[in-house]
Amino acid sequence: MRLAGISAAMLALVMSATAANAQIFGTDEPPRKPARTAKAKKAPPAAPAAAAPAAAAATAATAATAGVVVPPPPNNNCKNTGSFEAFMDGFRREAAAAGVTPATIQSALGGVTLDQAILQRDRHQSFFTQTFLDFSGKLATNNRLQNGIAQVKKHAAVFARAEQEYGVPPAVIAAFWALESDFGSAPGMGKHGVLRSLATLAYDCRRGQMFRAELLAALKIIDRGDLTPEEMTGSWAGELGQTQFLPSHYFNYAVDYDGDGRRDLYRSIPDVIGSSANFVAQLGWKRGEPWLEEVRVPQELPWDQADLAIQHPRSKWAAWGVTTASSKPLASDAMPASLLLLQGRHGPAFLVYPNFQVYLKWNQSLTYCTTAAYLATRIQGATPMSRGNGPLPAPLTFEQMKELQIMLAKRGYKVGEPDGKLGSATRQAVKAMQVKLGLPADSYPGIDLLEAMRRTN
Ligand SMILES: [Ca+2]
Repeated sequence: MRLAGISAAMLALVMSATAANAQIFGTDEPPRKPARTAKAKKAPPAAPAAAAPAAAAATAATAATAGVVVPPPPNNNCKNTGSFEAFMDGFRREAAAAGVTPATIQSALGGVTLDQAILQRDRHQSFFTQTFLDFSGKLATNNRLQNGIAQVKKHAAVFARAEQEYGVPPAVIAAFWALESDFGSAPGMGKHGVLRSLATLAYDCRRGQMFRAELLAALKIIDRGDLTPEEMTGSWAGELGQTQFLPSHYFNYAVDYDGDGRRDLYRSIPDVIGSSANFVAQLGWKRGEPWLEEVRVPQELPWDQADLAIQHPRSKWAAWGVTTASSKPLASDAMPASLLLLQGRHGPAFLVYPNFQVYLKWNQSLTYCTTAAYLATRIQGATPMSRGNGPLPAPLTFEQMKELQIMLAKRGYKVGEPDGKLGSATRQAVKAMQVKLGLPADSYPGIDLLEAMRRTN
């Protein structure tokens, strides 16, 4: 678990529900790994692609034990050379050299074949573009909220033990558990054979190095006696169990919380809760601190300060007129906070605190992170969020966003490849252009910015 995003199964649901009216969303970088795999970890980047595969996998595995590793960007234009069978022969030797028993190698990988459907899927991931309100409305549902509250109550003793041990509030774990698998539902966990998925993705040059390490971690999980190869079903991108851990996270951070000698994130709820708490703690959770709080913003504010990269003491936001969602004064203290306006100054507004960084490590999608953090506040008792000060500007269409990116690039702003998506680079460029044009610089491009740029292009 961890750093992943939305489960592949859940992603499919969201996409099918919204494909017809997909909109450009704002804010996210496209996941660097499959949507749900996008688990970022802190600390040292994995070894360079040029390293020998065995060395690279070993490096990645070592790094994984030291902290969360940020995977290198995918090599989207690479071509596979060599056969899958030859690759697997080499991998089996590598696994044996890493200490995996011959019995595990045989039971896990004997007869494994390439899954072309997974290659197709990984290479043609669509970036789903929808507004934060659309996305959170579909995922942070009342059903998940009520179920989350009920699960926290039902497993109160385990949650209390995990909170005491790791400092992570029950609601935070419950929200991840809800979004990742609907509390362990079969469709939520996925039914792909994880070992075949991992072997396929390890063979593919696009993100081979990362998945080679994950495949090795999966074998080590089997070797340790936590799971059998048959039990390893999951999302197409190789995630395991009720909180959808990548195998390396499972191997490094899962804990046996019910004391039966196995780390079982499929059937043991105590193991799921304890392991998730351990993982969140490892990602840097600060005990006793908030993570996200809905707020109301005034009519006027230095909008360019609304940026995840900028923090001010909560007292400063209070002095600028930011209040709680119910218009009460904010705690006037030194707690560092960033103002998050995913849909601009007229949309929902949140203060996010240092603990929000944990969400960004769990999943690279800011929309997912904000949704998970918001759902956790709801499970803990927060009122439903306001839709903002409305009326919300219509999001730019894919074509309009692309046109805007091309115009920004022409003026020297770095927006990367114009892809019609509002990622962080585009948001930064938008902010700079809003400042230049004297528009409220909330980093959220509306038709006003597009038209202003067309006039002066
Ligand atoms: Ca156990």
